[in-house]
Amino acid sequence: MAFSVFLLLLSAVAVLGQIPRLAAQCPGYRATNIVQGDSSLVADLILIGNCSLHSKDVEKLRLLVEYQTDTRLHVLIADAGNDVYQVQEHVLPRPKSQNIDAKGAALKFSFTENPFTFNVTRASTGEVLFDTSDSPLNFETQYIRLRTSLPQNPNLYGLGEHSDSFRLPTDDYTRTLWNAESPFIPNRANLYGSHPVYFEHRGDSGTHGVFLLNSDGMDILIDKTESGQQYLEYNAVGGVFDFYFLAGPEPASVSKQYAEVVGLPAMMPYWTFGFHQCKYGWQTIDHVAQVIANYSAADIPLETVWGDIDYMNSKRIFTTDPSRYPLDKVRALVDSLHKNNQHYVQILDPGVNRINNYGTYTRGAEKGAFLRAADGSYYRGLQWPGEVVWPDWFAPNTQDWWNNEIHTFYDPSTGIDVDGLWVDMDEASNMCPDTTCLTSASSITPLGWTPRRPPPRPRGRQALAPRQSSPPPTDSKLGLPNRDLFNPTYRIASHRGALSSYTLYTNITNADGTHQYDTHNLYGNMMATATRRALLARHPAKRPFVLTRSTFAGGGRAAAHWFGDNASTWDHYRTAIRQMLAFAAVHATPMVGSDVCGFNGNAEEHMCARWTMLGAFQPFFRNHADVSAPDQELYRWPVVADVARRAMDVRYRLLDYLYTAVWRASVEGAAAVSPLWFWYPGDAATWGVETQWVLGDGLLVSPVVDDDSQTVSYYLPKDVWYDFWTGERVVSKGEIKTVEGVGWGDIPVHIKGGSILPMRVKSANTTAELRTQNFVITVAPGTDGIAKGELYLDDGESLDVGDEKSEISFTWDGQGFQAKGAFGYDTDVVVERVVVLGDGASRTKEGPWGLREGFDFHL
Ligand SMILES: *[C@@H]1O[C@H](CO)[C@@H](O)[C@H](O)[C@H]1NC(C)=O
Ligand SMILES: *[C@@H]1O[C@H](CO)[C@@H](O)[C@H](O)[C@H]1NC(C)=O
Ligand SMILES: *[C@@H]1O[C@H](CO)[C@@H](O)[C@H](O)[C@H]1NC(C)=O
Ligand SMILES: *[C@@H]1O[C@H](CO)[C@@H](O)[C@H](O)[C@H]1NC(C)=O
Ligand SMILES: *[C@@H]1O[C@H](CO)[C@@H](O)[C@H](O)[C@H]1NC(C)=O
Ligand SMILES: CC(=O)N[C@H]1CO[C@H](CO)[C@@H](O)[C@@H]1O
Repeated sequence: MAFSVFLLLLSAVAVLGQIPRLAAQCPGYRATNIVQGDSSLVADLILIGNCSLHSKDVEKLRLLVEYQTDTRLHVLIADAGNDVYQVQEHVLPRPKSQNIDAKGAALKFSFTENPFTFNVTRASTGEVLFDTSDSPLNFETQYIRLRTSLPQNPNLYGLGEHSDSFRLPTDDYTRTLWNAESPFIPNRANLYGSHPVYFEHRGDSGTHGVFLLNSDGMDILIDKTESGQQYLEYNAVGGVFDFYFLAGPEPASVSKQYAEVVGLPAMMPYWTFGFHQCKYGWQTIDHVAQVIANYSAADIPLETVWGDIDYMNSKRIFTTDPSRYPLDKVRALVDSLHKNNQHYVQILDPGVNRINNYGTYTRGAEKGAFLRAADGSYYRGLQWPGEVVWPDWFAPNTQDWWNNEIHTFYDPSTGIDVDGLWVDMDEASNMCPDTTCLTSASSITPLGWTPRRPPPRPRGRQALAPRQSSPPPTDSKLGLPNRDLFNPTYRIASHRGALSSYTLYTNITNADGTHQYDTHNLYGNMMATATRRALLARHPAKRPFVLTRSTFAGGGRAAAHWFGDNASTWDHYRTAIRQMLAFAAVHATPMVGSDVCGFNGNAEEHMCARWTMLGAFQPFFRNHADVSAPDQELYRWPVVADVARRAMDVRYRLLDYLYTAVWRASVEGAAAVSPLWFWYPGDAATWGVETQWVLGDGLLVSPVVDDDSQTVSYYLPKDVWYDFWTGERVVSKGEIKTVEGVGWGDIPVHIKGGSILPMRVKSANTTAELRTQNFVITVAPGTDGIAKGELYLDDGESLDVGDEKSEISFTWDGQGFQAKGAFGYDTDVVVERVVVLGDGASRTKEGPWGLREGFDFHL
C-alpha cells in the first residue's frame, strides 16, 4: 500500500515538473541528402529545433525506405549514429528485401521534406493508409513519438496482449505494451505479451497491417483530436521507428505477410492437440495418479498431464520434492503414461534459487549465465523459491547451461522423460515489487502473493563468474549511453506501476551490452526459444513443444501460448474467444487457448461445461486452475463429465482438420482461427463480431456466451451453411439467428458452404489411437455448387518429415469428387466414405479409398 502511494506521489511530481509543451508544437525534422533508387530511398533527417518533450532530441536521423516485396514496405527511422537500441537480429531475424521496383509495388511511400512527414498509400486506389502529416515526429533519447491520422472509427485489431474488445475502441484508448504478470487479466492494461502490430480493415477496399518492430515500453494512443480527427499515436521510451507496412488487401493475406516478417509459427506435435489437464495444487504424485485414473474411470480421454510448481523441492526448478514427488515415483508415473500413449509436461520458471549446494544455481553462476547488478554481482529478486537470480539469455554460456540442466533433469534413463516444457513467470515476473526487498528478501511479503514457505536464506559465499569482458563498442545499436534507465521521464501507463516494478530492474545491462530497459519485452520469447533449443538438443529429430506465458512479436516461432491467469467467470469465458482471435489471426501464434473453466476462483458447473465445449474448438485445449481454486477436473460434475465426453468426441474426430489448419499456419502464416470478417470482408455486420470464430477454412463456431443462458444469438453471413451436427442446409441472407434451449453440451457449429471437411470416423482415447482411425469426408457445396478442402498427414512428431508427408487437396465440382496432391506419408488408414451435403438428404459414396494415392469418382 505504502509503496503505491509513494508511486502516485512520484508521478504527480513528474507531471507537475514536466515542461508544458505540446508535441504538435514541436518543429520536427527536415529531410536532406535524399537519394531515391528504384526500390529504396534514403535521406538524412535533421532536427529543425529542439523540443525536448521528455528527454533530449536526437539531432540527426537516417531514413531508409525499402520496397521489400510487392506487398511489403519497410520504413526505418533510426539515429544516424546507430546507437539507439534496435532489436537484435538473432532475437528477431529480419526478412530479406527482394528490392522490387517501387513503381510496381502495392504500397506507395510519399513524404514532405520540411518538416519531414510521410504517408503510405495503396497504389491501386490512392487511399491513404498511414499519414503523419498532421504532426512532425519526435525522436528523443528516451522518448519517441509518431502519430498517424486514420479514418473515423477505424476497424483496428491487434496490439496485444490485451483482454479488451477484439475490434479496438477508437476513443480515449491506450494500449500499453510492457510485459507484466497480470493476475485476472484486467481490461485496458498491459498483459503478459507485446505485439506492436495492428490490422486495419476497410471493408471492400481492403485490409492492411502495420508492424512497429520496437520492443521498448510504449503507449499506443487511439483517440480523436479536439477537432475530431481520428489518430493512432506511438509513444515509446526508446528504440527506433522500424515499420513494416503490409498491403493485404485480403485480410488473410495480411496474416501471411506479417508471418513473413516475424517468422512462421512452429508446427506442433500431433499429440499436443489432445486434451491437457493441469492444476496448481496437486500436492503429491499419488494425487496426480488418481486424477489420471479418475479420467480413465470417467471415460474421458486425457492426453497429457501437466506438472505445475508442486513437483519441485522448495519451488526450485530442476528438482523434485523428495517426499511429495519422489523421483522414482514420478518416473514410474511418466512411464505408465507413456505406455498408455499419454504425455507429461512440466513447468519451468526463470528464477533460480540463490543458495549453495544447488547445482542449477552453482553451475549457472560458474558459467556467468545470470543477469548482474551494478557491482557485478548477480542481480537478485524474489520468485517462488525465495531469493533468486535470473538467466541472462544474452550471455554466451546461458544456452549451454540451460541445455545441460534440461538434458540432465529430463534424461529419459535417469530423470523425468517429459514430452514438452512449459515456461511461466517469464515476463519476467519478480515478486519483489520495488527496491526494498533486495536486502531483506526473506522478510517481506510481496504484494498479492503469499509464498508457501519462508524463502531460504543464501548461505556462505556465492560462486561468481568473472564479469564478461565489456561488450563491443559503438555502432551496434546497443542503446544510447547516459540515459536514466530506471526512471525515464515519460512514464508508460503500465498497470504494475514503474517500469521496474514487479520485474527485473530496467537499468540492468545484459551480457551483450544492451539493457533490460530496451529488451524487457523480449525476455519471455527468449526463454521460450532457449527452451525450444534445449529440447532440440535433447531430441534433435523431434518436434519440440513449449508453452509460454510471455510473448513478443514472432513468439509463435518458438512456442504455444495460453492467456495467463484468468478467472473462472463467464466474462473470461467470453474474453477467451477474442484473445484467441487476436493471437491466431493477428499475432501469428496459432497454438493458443485459455485455461478451460478458468484459472482463479470457483468454476461453476454450467460455466465449466460451456467452457469445455468451447475449448474443444480452440487450438490448444487445457484445463488448469490455481492452487486456491477448487478442483475442476472434468469428471468432477456429472453434467461436465457428460459434456466433456461429447467435447472430446467431436474434438478428436476433427483433430486432423485442426492439425491441417495449424500446419497451414506453420508453412505460410495462414490464420488457423479467424474472425468472420476475414471471410466476409465487405459485410460490416461481421467487423465487430468477437464471440464467434472460424476454425480452419470452413467451420463457424457460435457458442452461447451469456451467463447461465441457454440462448444464443449469432450472426450467419450471407451464404449457404450446413449445421455441423445435423447436416441441415441453411441459407442465410446475412441474418442474426437466435436459438433457444441450447443444452449445456451443445454448441452451434456451421460448415461454411464451399468447404470440405476431413474427419476421423471415430474418436479415441488417445491421439495415438486416433491416428489408426479411418476418415469420413464431408462435402459442403457452396452457393455455386462446388467445394474444396485439404488434409495434411505426417508422423506427427518429426521435426523434419522430409517427403514423408501427404498434402491432399479435395475438390468437388458438383458431380465429381477428387483427392489429389502429394501422398508421401505411408498409412493404412483409408477414407471410408464421402458424404455430400445438400438440400434435404445428403448423398453418400462408400469407399474405401486408400490414402497412398489420389482418387476420384462421380456421384
Ligand atoms: C538543440 O540543443 C542543443 C543543446 O542542448 C544544441 O547544441 C543544438 O544546436 C540544438 N539544436 C537545434 C536544432 O536547435
Ligand atoms: C501523400 O503525401 C504527399 C507528399 O506530402 C502528398 O503530395 C500526397 O497528396 C499525399 N497523399 C495523399 C493521398 O494524401
Ligand atoms: C478419484 O476418484 C475417487 C473415487 O471417486 C475419489 O475418492 C478421489 O477423491 C478422486 N481423486 C481425485 C484426485 O480426483
Ligand atoms: C538501478 O537503479 C537502482 C535505483 O537507482 C540502483 O539501486 C541500482 O544499483 C541500479 N542498478 C544498476 C544495475 O545500475
Ligand atoms: C476408451 O476406452 C474405454 C475402455 O477401453 C472404452 O470403453 C471407450 O470406448 C474408449 N473411448 C474412446 C473414445 O475410444
Ligand atoms: C481472476 C483471477 O482469479 N485471477 C488470478 C489470476 O492468476 C493469479 C495467479 O497468477 C491469481 O493471483 C489471480 O487471482
